[in-house]
Amino acid sequence: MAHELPALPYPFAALEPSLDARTMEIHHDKHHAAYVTNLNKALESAPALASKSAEDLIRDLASVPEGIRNAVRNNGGGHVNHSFFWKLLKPGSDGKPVGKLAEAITATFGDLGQLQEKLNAAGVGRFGSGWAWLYVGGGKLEIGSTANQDNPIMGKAIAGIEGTPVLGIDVWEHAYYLHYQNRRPDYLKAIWAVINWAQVEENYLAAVK
Ligand code: MN3
Repeated sequence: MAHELPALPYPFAALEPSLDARTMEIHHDKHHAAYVTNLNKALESAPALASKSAEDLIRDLASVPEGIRNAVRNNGGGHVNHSFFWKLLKPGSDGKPVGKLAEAITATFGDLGQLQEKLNAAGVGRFGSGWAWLYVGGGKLEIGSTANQDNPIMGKAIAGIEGTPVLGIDVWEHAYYLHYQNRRPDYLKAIWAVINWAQVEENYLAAVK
């Protein structure tokens, strides 16, 4: 079955003022949709991969034929990353992490403020397009970034970092340029007001299981 664009779990304007409606609309309906279309197009020549999920495809890029490997890396990565990202956002966030995740954040970073500072620095420090990640690597919380649509599940040799994502923040210009223009740090500050911490905790619990 072909890969499909998931519906955005809230209206385009729901995350204002942190993320404006027009940005959300173009980001989901155009950018994410294009990753899905191009992933399906790339896979036309590889029917043996038709039953694999997008996560499984990018987790094992070595099993993807060389001729379409880069297309699957970029578009499969784009599809996985954005599907993950939409769920991490929520109108009127509860404002802070809960449960086991909160304990792990305190143990690893000291407090939420220090995690935010480090994750924002990873996002600001990513040259060009990419993602800033909170992920579980080697059993503990780590912060890092990847280029383009790479994801820590692709492995260290490809993504530069390796593990299971818990929270991912899109730092491509298309994620913020209409409202924030060149001010990526302002976008990164504002996005904390719409983080879905219950989802982040769910991701964390799945990652350490
Ligand atoms: Mn994006």
